Amino acid sequence: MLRVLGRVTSINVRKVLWTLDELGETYEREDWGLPLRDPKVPQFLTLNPNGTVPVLIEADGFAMWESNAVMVYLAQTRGRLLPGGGHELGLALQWLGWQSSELNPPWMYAIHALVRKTPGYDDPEKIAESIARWSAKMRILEAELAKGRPFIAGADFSLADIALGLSIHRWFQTPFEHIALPAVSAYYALLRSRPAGRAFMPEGMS
Ligand SMILES: N[C@@H](CCC(=O)N[C@@H](CS)C(=O)NCC(=O)O)C(=O)O
Repeated sequence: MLRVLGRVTSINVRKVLWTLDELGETYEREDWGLPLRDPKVPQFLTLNPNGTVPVLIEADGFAMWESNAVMVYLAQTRGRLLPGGGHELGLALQWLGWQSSELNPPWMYAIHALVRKTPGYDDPEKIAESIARWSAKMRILEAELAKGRPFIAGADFSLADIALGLSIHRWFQTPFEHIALPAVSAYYALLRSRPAGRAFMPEGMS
């Protein structure tokens, strides 16, 4: 049986779980990742030397890590959730990469301060700066979605929508005064109308 190692509170783990649900795959999930189970132990580090979640383990024992790569691997091997080629494939890969490399880093300070309440993350200027940089990235997404495509890469739902949906969910679940982003809000509602979207973007879990 296919296995996923990782706590469900992790966005990177939920990217893989949502992908598996959309693909109709059955799998077992094991809670790994702090505070539930420390992944920086030899048993886990042999599977992923970074000591991070998620890790995917196929039924034949093949193991891999790095959430975006896992998503693309699953889509390619199961033949769904990525456009077959052309411009739509380019756009899906572009937005998938942008989610992890551009959209997510700015929120770090704000999430520690406002959601995790991590000691030492209480500087109002740094919180405001984090939110300003995060908002600037969200405006890029707003402008793209306002062009009217239902999904980020075109007419069809793809992996990029999963990754972006989870980041948008975090945006709405983090308590601060949000700028108005009507196209992002409509897209979020569309993604949450999918059963797996609702399951992996629950109220109260950022
Ligand atoms: N680039 C990696 C990042 C993995 C990562 O940083 N995962 C976090 C959770 S989102 C983690 O394992 N943190 C340590 C822990 O949970 O113990 C990926 O996308 O898979």
